[in-house]
Amino acid sequence: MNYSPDNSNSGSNYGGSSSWDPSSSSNYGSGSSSYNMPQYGSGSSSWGSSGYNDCVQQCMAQYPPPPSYTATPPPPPPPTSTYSSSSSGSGVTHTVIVAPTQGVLRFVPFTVNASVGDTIHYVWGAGPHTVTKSSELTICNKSMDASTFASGPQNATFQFDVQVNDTNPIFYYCGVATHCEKGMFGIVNPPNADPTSSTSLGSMMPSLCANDTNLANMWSYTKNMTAGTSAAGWGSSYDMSGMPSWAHGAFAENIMYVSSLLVL
Ligand SMILES: [Cu+2]
Repeated sequence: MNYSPDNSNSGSNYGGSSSWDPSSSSNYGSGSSSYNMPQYGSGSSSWGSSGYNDCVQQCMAQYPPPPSYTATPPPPPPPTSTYSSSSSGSGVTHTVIVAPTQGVLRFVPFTVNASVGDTIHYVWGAGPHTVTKSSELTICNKSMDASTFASGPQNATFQFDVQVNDTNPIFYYCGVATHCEKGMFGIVNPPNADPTSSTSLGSMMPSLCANDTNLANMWSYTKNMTAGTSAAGWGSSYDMSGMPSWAHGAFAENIMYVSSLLVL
């Protein structure tokens, strides 16, 4: 995944476009002669570094990309049930990795689309981390509803199952201090919006990137990585309207992280 900035492409206008158009390969590239991969997650690893490669290699070794994940018309669905899933009884089991490796504060995949009767099967790649139910508005606080769940702090190889009893969005996070605020949260059945609506992730990306250089670099990188693939534009239809504004950047990071992972 060597990244070579195309210096001839100096007419950078990403961040200024009104919608996320990953198919446009002409609007990435800052024109700078060097590209510093933005930090993500804990800050202890960076994109393009050996840390990221190690993560990807480990993830892929354990959970190779499904052969059935093929191009779909935009907006493509999240890489959910096809991403390491298996049938179990009447429902489908969706495996989610809790921190693929030490220092990577992510749930992979970040979102899962599940049906009633399905099981979310969490497998710890590193720890300590938790899987704790929250809500969209208070995404880093344990929910108090009757269906709340919490794994407690766990380490590598631990497994935890959550049954899906309805198709409402289920937000969850890691309860270890500061992890959620750094982006360690995930969503089962995330809310969707028309990709052209003002609250969709795709519509909000330009303004998010305008305020965050790291995010802008990551977006540029992600568009480059996913151009022409089924992962291009993935997640752009997600509805951010119910989410606290502080989490928008972390949400976008998670989407881009998994998008890039999909095409490696
Ligand atoms: Cu954690």
